[in-house]
Amino acid sequence: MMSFTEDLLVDEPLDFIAPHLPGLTDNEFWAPEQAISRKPPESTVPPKTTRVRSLFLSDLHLGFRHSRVQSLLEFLNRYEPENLYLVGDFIDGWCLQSHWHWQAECNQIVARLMDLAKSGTRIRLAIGNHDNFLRLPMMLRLIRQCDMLEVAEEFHHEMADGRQFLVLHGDQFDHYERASSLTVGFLSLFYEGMLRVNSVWSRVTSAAIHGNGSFVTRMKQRLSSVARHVSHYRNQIVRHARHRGCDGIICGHIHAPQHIEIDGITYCNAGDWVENCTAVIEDRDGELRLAWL
Ligand SMILES: [Mn+2]
Repeated sequence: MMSFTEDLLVDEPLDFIAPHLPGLTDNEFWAPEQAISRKPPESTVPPKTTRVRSLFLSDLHLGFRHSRVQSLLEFLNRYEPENLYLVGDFIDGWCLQSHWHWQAECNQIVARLMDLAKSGTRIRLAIGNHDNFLRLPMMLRLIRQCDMLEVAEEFHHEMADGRQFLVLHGDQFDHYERASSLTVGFLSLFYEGMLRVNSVWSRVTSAAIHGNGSFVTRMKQRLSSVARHVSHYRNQIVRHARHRGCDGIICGHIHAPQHIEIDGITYCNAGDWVENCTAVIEDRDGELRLAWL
């Protein structure tokens, strides 16, 4: 007899999944009309789960006040992936000392990940700059003992169609990360200030709190320095993928989701769960696409 969960599993893609976005210019992070947050209609029926080959989630920043944990939980409950990659900045260790904000949803997210692991999902975590405390030998031992996920600097992933991809967070290709700690601290404060304004702006004007219509994304799209930064980062990381002999790379870090071909290399940035609420999905046939919640 088919179980309740199996009965709910469907193969059809959900309607809020954005199509592949070819040929974006440096000043565009994503296709504006298609990226506007489209929430599925409210329903009392439990959400259907979709089986996919792989799910790539980056920059969850659990513990950070502005992490969109409710949206993330909603998204995680919709998928049953064979492979789940957490592409860095899973937990925001930078907030541990002063602004730690562990909400109830964070526990539910961890519980959902544990359920997925128990039901056969292989979970791999690439370490990012905000969760570099996971590099501590004690943490690595603890994670190994839990036997729930694998942790590494980067992973090699073979797509269903045979293409070879590198999966890593990507902070080592961000030249701002090599700036003085004073500059990095100032940029972090400035970013958090923008996110605070974003929250207030969203409440006052009913504008989207995440995605293309949000205040923070609009501001970033207007700043040419941000566009240059994204472009430089992208070029560096694509060069790294080529050097490794890969067909493509899946990364995160800069909170700018994008799926694009650059000189024969697929660049796929999974985005984040602070500004954009995005993920990269690999279907059973090896097709990659960017999804927005
Ligand atoms: Mn990062």
